[in-house]
Amino acid sequence: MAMERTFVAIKPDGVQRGLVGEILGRFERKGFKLVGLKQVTPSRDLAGEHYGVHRERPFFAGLVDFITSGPVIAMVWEGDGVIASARKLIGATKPLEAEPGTIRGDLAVNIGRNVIHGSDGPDTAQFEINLWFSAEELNTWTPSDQDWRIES
Ligand code: DAT
Ligand code: MG
Repeated sequence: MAMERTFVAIKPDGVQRGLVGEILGRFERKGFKLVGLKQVTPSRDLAGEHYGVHRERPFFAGLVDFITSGPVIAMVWEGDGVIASARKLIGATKPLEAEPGTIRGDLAVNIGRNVIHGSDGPDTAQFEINLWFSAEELNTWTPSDQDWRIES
């Protein structure tokens, strides 16, 4: 499987509720590599571009209000199959349908306050990484324990 990168963001509810360390830790423990990380309060333009596919949905305005309401932790994670795997770690969009053990299943109740975002495929991952990060903000590095997480 080719090495992939995906965009993940802890939404303002996750930051306000003090869940940043808990969520970062789940991706670290899984074995993925953090290659980009910053805190940003998104502008309405950035939020609108990020959620552009939902522009015509009735919840769009509320979604933009929410995501721009405070700081977000924007991240890029790298690893084999990380795009689909991050979606599994995150769980279903509706937290009440998300399996226990997933981030939304364990930490959220409401669809409008579901704590975290993850890119849903290779094209959106590329689009969202470029939208939120400049090339200089992403790091290429080798974890010192690499040989213990990836069979070469
Ligand atoms: P996901 O975040 O799992 O990729 P999505 O792309 O379908 O889900 O929707 C983006 C976000 O929009 C989602 O995390 C929460 C919000 N949302 C989606 N459907 C909604 C609905 N029916 N009512 C309110 N908010 C909704
Ligand atoms: Mg989505």
